[in-house]
Amino acid sequence: MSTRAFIGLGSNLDQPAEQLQSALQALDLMADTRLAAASAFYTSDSLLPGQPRYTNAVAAIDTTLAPLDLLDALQAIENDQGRVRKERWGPRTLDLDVLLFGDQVIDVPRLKVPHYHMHARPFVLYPLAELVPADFRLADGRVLQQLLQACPFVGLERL
Ligand code: PH2
Ligand code: MG
Ligand code: MG
Repeated sequence: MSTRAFIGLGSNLDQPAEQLQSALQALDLMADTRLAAASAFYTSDSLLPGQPRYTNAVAAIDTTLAPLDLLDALQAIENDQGRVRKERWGPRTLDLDVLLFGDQVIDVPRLKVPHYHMHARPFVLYPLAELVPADFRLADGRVLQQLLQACPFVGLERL
């Protein structure tokens, strides 16, 4: 049985839009997974000052992988695209975050789903909204439209 999951993509190094394009292809080629849809790309300033601007998008995938196997596969794609893990929240060629995994709420040390910060990040919520119905709720019951209202489209540029 396959699960619809949503993946947040981000890059602020080495031609971010190309990094995201490659990552979308890699998601589609991943074992036991298919890319169902991708949002537009958006740019915004980094949450941390002094870093290059980010390009972000959200992808919908259908996968038969278990959540932690999906996480392993995403980290392998990040590594393939030259991600160097130096500091937490450092600039990166590619960041792939599991935002949502079907209707599951997951809270283990390696993985928290829904993603902890997604409710406050316009560069996650607005692309996600392109891929889901207007009455969409997160697995924990929060209503996407309410999160969007509390998180204005400020500082985002849709490419
Ligand atoms: N990711 C971060 C830190 N800051 N800023 C933007 N605009 N987009 C991101 O994806 C982002 C960020 C760490 O994951
Ligand atoms: Mg992230
Ligand atoms: Mg990450």
